[in-house]
Amino acid sequence: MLDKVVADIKSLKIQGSQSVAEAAMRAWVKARNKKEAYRKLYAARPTEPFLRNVLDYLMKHDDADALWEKFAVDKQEIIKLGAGKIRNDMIVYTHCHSSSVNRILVEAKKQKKKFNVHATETRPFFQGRITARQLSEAKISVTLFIDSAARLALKDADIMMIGADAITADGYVINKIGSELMATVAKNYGVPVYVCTHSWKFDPKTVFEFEEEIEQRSVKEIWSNPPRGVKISNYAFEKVHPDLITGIISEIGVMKPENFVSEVEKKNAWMFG
Ligand code: RUB
Repeated sequence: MLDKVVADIKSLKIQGSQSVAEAAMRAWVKARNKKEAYRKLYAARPTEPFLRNVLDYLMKHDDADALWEKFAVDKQEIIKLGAGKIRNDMIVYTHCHSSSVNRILVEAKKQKKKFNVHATETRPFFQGRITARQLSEAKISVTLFIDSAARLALKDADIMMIGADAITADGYVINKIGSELMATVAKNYGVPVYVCTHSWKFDPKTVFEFEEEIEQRSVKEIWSNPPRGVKISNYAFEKVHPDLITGIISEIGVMKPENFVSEVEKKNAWMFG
């Protein structure tokens, strides 16, 4: 079970920061050797502080039930705050697949709001298709664009909503590669950019000036047999500058990145102990 979960996280069979953290929680709870589980799960993906925070919390408090309850309540709060941003006749733009964004959109639909979603496909793994499939199953109108059509996808949008993998002490949000590109296009067209996330994606080690490592994946994901001499860059994530972010929607409220960081630090002394 443990090795399978670690392999599924590495191969992106389990993807998205929240799902990764939750799968790791289940695997840690089931594991007999907690230290081994901690070690293997912790290293499964580098740019995932939610995963690391959850594992650190479990090793300190060993209370997964309390954590599940907290996360269930927190999810509802994020859904409520996020759905509050969606109004009739909006075009909502999103990139990649964020379960947090999708839950918000499904709730807005339940509230009988009428809106359209523009999603970009997100090469090389096409997580945008997961987004599009889930939204269409929820009867939400969705149009998929190739990544290089991002300008078309964004120019008439009313709001951009993305997830987060990590948030650093200087207010940068790290999310799927392309996120800062899309946020820059959004800014160009006056489209507000909201990041929808649990606050535990904050990385406490960045307070001590450790850099958040950006995961680099196999070049084979992009080109299985490239000609000799062609170098390939395959960063999984990128940093979004705080100036491009209108607000971070999390269970502790809707805040500018700098306020979010100081609130998370205040509320989570255990992260630094
Ligand atoms: C997924 C991704 C998502 C965040 C947030 O990347 O960048 O936007 O993880 O997801 P990958 P969630 O597919 O490489 O894991 O809101 O579900 O936590």
